[in-house]
Amino acid sequence: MKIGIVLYPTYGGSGVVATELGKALAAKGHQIHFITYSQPVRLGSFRENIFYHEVSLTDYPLFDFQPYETQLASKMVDVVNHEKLDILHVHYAIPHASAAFMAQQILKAQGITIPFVTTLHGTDITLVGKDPSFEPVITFCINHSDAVTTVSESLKEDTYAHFQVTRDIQVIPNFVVEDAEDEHYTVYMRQKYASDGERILCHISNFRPVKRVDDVLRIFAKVNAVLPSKLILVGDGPDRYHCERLCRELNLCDEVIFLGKVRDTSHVLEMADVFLLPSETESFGLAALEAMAVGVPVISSNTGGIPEVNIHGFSGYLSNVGDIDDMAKNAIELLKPENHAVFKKQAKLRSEEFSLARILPLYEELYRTLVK
Ligand code: GMT
Repeated sequence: MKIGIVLYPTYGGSGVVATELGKALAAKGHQIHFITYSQPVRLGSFRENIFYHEVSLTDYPLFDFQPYETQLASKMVDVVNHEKLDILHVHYAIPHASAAFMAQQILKAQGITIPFVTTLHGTDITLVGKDPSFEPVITFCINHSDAVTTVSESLKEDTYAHFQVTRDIQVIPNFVVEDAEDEHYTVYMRQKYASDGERILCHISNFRPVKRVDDVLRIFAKVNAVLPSKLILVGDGPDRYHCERLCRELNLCDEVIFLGKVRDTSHVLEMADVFLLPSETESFGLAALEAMAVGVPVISSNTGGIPEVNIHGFSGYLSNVGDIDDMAKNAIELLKPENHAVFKKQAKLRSEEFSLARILPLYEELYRTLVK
């Protein structure tokens, strides 16, 4: 099949899932056309069956706000026409689903029929999407997509709760792609950040308030008071400066390492002993799954779709949002050598439920039913 994938090219989970999905489909022989405004961060090097179409924006003085949605829809029309695509798959409702609907209508007027799938990822429904100013467009696009998927049961329920949705939604969970580990390199790198006997805690996010990175630091402070340890923070965003200041206040500057944005997070995760995800809301928690996939147990909140991924007492522990005492207690318990080895194995085992081999055929099957 020839598949157009529309995505955000950034470090966010929706862009990562869309890019990895496209790469996996290309490896299976499908022709993949990524459509977005900049090269997707996880796209990596040149590969067979992958094409990238950049939406370039017109910077005209009349436009206080560039009309991205219009240019994206035009690009979709162009790519469908010239590359003879069979289907479009848009990740994140705003504004990708409405641009796809517009493109579909334009193509219909030209005598071309093309279905589009919308995958909802989370904040397009639970945070941004809930803003009443978006509601009519999101409701319309969900109801007029040829198929809609969500990345968890929790997000499906949220979608029905917040929008007047009158159609079926299929849950296709996120997946994780196995990456071969170079154990010697991991040991070498680990020594750069922590001495023997020190534990490494890790958190990866876009440092937005929803991630509660503040809680990450406060949990770490409690663990560090009991166990020699380091905290590695990956990512960047609006709360980073505040977190750097909090580190100074908590007198943790020597124990906390801010790495900034990292393209290939699995190599950082491989060094870690525990992953922290105390989010306010999370439709799935891809970063937690990526940690589990390299045998790192997760201390998380029990919000949204996280309990569908992290199993309490098996792959890690879950606590109420904001309960940093409980999260710190669980982390200390989990880090006891006799527990840690068991949780590491179990985290890896749990992640295998979300293997590419299990999830990819669900998307392929969905495409086949629509293209038929
Ligand atoms: O977490 C973010 O703020 C980024 C956001 C995105 O759209 O890129 O992530 C959402 O989609 C991910 C991939 O499906 C999910 O794993 C995240 O849980 C979800 N984030 C939230 O729901 C806050």
